[in-house]
Amino acid sequence: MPHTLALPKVLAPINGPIEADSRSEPTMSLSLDPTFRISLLETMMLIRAHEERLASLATPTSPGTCTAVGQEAAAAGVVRALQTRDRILTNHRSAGHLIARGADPGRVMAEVMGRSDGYCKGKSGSLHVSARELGVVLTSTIVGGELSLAPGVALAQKMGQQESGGITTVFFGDGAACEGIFHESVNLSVTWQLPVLYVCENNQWQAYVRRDETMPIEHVADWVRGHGIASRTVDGNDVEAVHAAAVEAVAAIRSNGKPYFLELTTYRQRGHFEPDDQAYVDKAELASWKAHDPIALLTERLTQAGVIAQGELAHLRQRVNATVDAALAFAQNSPWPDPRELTTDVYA
Ligand SMILES: Cc1ncc(C[n+]2csc(CCOP(=O)(O)OP(=O)(O)O)c2C)c(N)n1
Repeated sequence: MPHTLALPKVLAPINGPIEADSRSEPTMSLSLDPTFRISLLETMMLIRAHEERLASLATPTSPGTCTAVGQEAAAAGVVRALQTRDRILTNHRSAGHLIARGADPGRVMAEVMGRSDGYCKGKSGSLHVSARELGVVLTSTIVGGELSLAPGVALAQKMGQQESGGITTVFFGDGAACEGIFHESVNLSVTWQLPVLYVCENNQWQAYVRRDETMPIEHVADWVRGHGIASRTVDGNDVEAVHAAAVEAVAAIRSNGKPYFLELTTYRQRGHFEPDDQAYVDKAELASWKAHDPIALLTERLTQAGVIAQGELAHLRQRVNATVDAALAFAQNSPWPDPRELTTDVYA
């Protein structure tokens, strides 16, 4: 039985004021529904287990994947603030966004392994997944490619070629934000008033290069203010802060039709591309970010608040592991694509 997370049609109830810039403020004051808080935790646990399983299989030749371990709060917090009419474009670390959107982990794994039951019949691998039924328009491994297409998708929404009132959410990294296309994309969205939610996962890395080797400032948000776009920077490892900010951003976009920029500060805990020994990583820095791990953070918060008991936590872990076991079995049993399909579904 494939494990798919329900795709939310309505926003979770949320109250309490949101600070204008909550860069690292905790969100204990938010009163999200307990069931919803636990479901955010389960989503993050499932993404982590899925990616770690895939990473454990990686060899220099197969299957190869870019994980977003440590960045699960961005995927869960933002995607769970969206509705089915919204569209998503993402980058090479897309598994979390897909799973948070309700993708079947078995089909995601099958895709990474090049099997015919994958979302793109095994033709995309992990780097180009799209899933029309989930509103995931594109995974781009061309850094910034997703930024170049997002205004076009939003323009189609604005012109009524999609469900009414939908917005486009584009996920990208700080490395993509260093490209000119980022500024072109934001400028066009602001000028044409397109409903785009820009989500920059500032994970401190750009492949094997540290962010501070290519950026003179810490925050991408400081660059975009000149474009006249509403922006916020939040602790990207605090899923409740991320979710609150995303809910606020989405509401603003739906009401005024203008783009919004959200920067999530986080850290890529694993290597750039599996397998990767992370020999280039400062161990103390990695340890300090692991001490601020998004799953551990929410687990502790929910445990301390009495929202979740140890037994239920164990049950969640068990369920997630069983799902990943089943996903892997499904993917491994899925046939390779027929060679006669080599030229179908592709264009150049
Ligand atoms: C146009 C282009 N240039 C370079 C690359 C090689 N490359 C792949 S991922 C990456 C780093 C991207 O950094 P960032 O956008 O911060 O995303 P992250 O990997 O940190 O999630 C680079 C340079 C590419 N795929 N496309």
